[in-house]
Amino acid sequence: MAAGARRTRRAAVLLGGFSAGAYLFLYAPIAVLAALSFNRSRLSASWGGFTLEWYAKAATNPAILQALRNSLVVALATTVVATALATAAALAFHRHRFRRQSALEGFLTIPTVAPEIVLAASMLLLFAALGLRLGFLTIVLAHVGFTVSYAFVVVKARIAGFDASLEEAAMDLGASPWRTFFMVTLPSIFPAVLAAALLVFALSIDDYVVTSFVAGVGATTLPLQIYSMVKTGLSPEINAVSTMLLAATALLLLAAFLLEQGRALRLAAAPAAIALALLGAPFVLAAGGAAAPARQLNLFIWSNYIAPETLARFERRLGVKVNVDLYDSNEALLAKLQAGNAGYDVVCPSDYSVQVLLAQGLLRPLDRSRLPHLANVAPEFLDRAYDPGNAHSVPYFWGTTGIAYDRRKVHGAVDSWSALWDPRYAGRILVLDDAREAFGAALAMRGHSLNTTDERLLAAARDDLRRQKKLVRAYNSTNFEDVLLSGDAWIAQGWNGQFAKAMDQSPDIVYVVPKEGGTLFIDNLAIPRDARDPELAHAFLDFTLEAEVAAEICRTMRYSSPNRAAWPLLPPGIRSHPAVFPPPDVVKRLELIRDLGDATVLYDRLWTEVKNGS
Ligand code: N2P
Repeated sequence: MAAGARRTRRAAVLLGGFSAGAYLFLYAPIAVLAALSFNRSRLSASWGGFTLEWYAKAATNPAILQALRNSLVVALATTVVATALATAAALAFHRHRFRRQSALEGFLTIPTVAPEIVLAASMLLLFAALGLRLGFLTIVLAHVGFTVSYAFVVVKARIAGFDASLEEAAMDLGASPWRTFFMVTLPSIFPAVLAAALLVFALSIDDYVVTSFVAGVGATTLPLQIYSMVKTGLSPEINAVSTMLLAATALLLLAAFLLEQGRALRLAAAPAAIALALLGAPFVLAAGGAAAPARQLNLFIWSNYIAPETLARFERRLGVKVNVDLYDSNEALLAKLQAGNAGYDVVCPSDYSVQVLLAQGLLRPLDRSRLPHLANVAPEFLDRAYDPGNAHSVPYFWGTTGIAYDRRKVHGAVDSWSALWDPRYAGRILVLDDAREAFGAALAMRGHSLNTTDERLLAAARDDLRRQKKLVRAYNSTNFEDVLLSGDAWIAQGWNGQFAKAMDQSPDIVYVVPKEGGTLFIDNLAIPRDARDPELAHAFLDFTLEAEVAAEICRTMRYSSPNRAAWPLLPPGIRSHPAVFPPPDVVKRLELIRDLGDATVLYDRLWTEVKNGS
């Protein structure tokens, strides 16, 4: 008896411990994020005391506010449309019996189980085929497309017990069908409809994947905004916004759950009201903010490539607003422009991508009369093979791909790409998340051109990259310099400008362009064929070519300036910095990446084999 009781107790303790562990695993990351949003210190590693500062900062950040406003507009519109459609469908299925009913019902719920990425891609294709410009409308359509299934399931479940004889009685008493619906049907299924609406709202306000495919510029929602902020470094402000979004979503779902369980409306009202108050509070705090100017420039540019003060200067000078989206690979830029209707006025393709975009007719010929400051650019950056006569692009930055390392951790001076394969740095190596750059390093290490299309050489490079993968901490094209500074990585492949900035912050960071050579890049500004405001786009291009502006861009971002007139305006420390302006003997051993036409798919396939293989 006693032994039996003991065994039961032991089982209970074990089970309790196991469940606690499971919950901890699920919720610990979220708890850390929420706790850090109240941390006075900017560094996640140390606790600097409690503060609400990051919430105040986030609530007064215009980009976040705009994104929140966009999210609310989208979520409200989606909620109204999806809930109405779902309710109508659920009622129809409840009332009528017909052949293949359950098959048809199952069909309606497929979007709840289909992979979101597939939904996203198919919606994008559909909108492109219809010629719809990406923006609010496409986001709402897409959100309705996937939330309507969830709403249907919720309403359907709850009206199962709805007694249709009530409706018949009302009609017998002379009520019209509409009156019957509003006086009898709707009131009795109202909790279910409300539960569905709350669920739709929560799903919509939270969605990233589908939204990222179908949002054009100027329609950045909160999750997209959070993601683009993460790209420029994790900050406590992001923790604050994320915590707020999380709390609001959780409360909405709680309200929906209570309603689904058949609890009183009153009970569900409290969490729903708190959630809406959380989402609305920033607007009260920021009430009276100035209206956005009518004329807007949509800029799509590499992360860490332009400073907010430069954009603000352009906005002030022309009385316009600049919307910025960021990317970290040419392939991301190409995909966005090839899908069409992206709505960007200015983009920043590297050399070989200019070539690709040109060949596909995706760039607009430039009007030279609007670009008087092009004369400031040094001749060696003009009239290159990827854009003869600069008919479609103007140079913005140039630079090198190399290796930076922490000399306290790395043994001896590094001068070869092979350092990125050194087992002594296992788990401390960063590699660019970029097919051409990763293969570039592997090929250069063996003395080959990074533009080779020789299948044997490429297969060997793939094998090298696979070996390397076991040592790699992360593939990162975004904030590799921060990871190096933080000490999480010891050695990293990356681009010169960001490393030059890191060198300012730590005397222990060293940047080298390996002796075997590597990538030289020239990144350019260009105007997509379907730009909305080509005139303003030209004004922006010319603005960046002005000597003072080009100097500011170089000073703030530390990539190499092709603007000859800007050079004398730079502080000597930057002008003579070997990482910012690589000396001629370094440049001599470098190569521009070229568009390889059909061989590109070979690189893509082999890179996928590296990334997905074991
Ligand atoms: C800036 C990336 C540099 C671009 N984040 C390399 N072409």
